Amino acid sequence: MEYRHSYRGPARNVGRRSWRMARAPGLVVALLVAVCVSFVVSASSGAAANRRSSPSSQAWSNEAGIEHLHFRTAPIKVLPGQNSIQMVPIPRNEKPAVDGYIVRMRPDVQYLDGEVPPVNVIHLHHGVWSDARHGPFFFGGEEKTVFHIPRGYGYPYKASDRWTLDQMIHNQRPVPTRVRLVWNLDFIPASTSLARTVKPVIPVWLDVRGGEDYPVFNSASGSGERGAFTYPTDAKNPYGGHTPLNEVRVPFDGTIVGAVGHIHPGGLYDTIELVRPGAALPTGRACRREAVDITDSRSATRCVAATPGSTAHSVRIFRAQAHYYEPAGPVSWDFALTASRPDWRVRVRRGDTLRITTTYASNHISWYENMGIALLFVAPGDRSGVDPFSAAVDWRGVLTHGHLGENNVHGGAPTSIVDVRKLPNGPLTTEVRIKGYTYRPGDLSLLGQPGARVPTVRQGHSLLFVNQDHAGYEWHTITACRVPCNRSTGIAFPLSNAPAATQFDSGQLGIDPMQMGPHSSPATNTMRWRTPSNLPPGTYTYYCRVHPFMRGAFRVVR
Ligand SMILES: [Cu+2]
Repeated sequence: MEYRHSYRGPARNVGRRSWRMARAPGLVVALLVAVCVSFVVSASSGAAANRRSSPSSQAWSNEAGIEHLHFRTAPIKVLPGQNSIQMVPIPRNEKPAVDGYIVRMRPDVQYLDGEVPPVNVIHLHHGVWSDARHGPFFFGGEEKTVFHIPRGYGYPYKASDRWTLDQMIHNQRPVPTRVRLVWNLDFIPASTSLARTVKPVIPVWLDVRGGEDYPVFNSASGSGERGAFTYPTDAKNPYGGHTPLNEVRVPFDGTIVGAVGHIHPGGLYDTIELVRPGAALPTGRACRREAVDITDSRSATRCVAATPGSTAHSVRIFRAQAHYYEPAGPVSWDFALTASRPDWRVRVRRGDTLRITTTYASNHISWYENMGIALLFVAPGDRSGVDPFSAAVDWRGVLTHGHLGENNVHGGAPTSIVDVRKLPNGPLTTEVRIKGYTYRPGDLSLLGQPGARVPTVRQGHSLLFVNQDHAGYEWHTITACRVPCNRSTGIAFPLSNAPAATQFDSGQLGIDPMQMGPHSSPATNTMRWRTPSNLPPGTYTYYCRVHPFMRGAFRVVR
């Protein structure tokens, strides 16, 4: 509790424009979880152990002095159906024992037996590691990007640092379980001669809803331009006339040496721009030998021209771009994001502004509670980078991993679930209660029984939904999906793909246990929601975005 208050204050008050904006998504306090930890040091477990790179490589290799550490939390109790955020202090034994530099981190979530849960069952919405000096310095979302800081740089760590972990673990089933968060860390102890060659970097958090505890926005099907919706560019008055939340002022000269991003399914990319009042873009092309993988074991000569930013006097410097392994396209967590190349260096000046925008596919699916976040690592005083207003920089990154096996259950296969279009009209209905993860009346499991009929609503009226499951953690949505919405559940089914004019979504009906107000939690802080009263006659199917096996239907009649 104490930690939460001391942390929230500065972030709230100075977060918007200051350098140390240091904001994790979802800074709601831990409620239910006690985390303790154990750690194991393994000299051979890190991926770096397998790297091949030349002495001139821009990526850290397996040189003497780098330790490969593995940490894990104590078992975390995951409540039935939970989609809540917890914030816990990280104990001393859950971090390196000595001062030094962190140069690589890889996050994951595991069952207690070490298996990685399928993403359609347990989903790591995020884990954000923060320290009290610099704010968030590492995160793991389901994209599971591996953070690499290039050779010669490192994130400075003191054994006395106070760390906190902000975790959001989403249980898509009504059964409790236990998991651990795990993270591999490549670390250079301060006592090594290698440490004397390392320049410290500072993390800079960029977020399209910077400063909010639960920084999300929605993108409607058909919004934006040419099938893509960019936030905040395409949003109507996103910041209410106040200071943009997606910009951070640079307080000193330096060089950005690393960048990673975070998006949700449907996301295409996060774009980072540098704004310098009065500055013009460089003309012509710049050709360089560049790394084409994250370990710098392969390179190619590439020539690039500067790409303008979204406003005058701005230039694109990086894009965290999604590569979807998902066969159905940009609709699931089965993707990886590009991170900056090991040799990517962008020089910034005091007074510049860093800006983030994020882009989601909007051609036939609405996306809810989207995020657009990036974390940059900046070396203060370092002049080695390319000034993007002097010569073109290549904003393309490289992937840090391939398809992950936990993303193998895509869903969308034919099932025996009822096709409600074939059912007759049932009685006029005014209220649907959600109890035991079932919509009553209208759940597709109930409508599959002999003699079942579809609940009806008179045109011009609305249907009231009331969540009667546990208000504190069993949060449900009523979200339109294209009729008949009866295929198998997976990471890519169901989707919010009703025709744009009849797409609806309730938000997560539930009560934030901390009662911290708007933008602090996924819960809407109400248990009730009404369908739009202007739906034309027809049959409607819906699902729960939190527990997508939950499906229901109603019919609007004249
Ligand atoms: Cu639900």
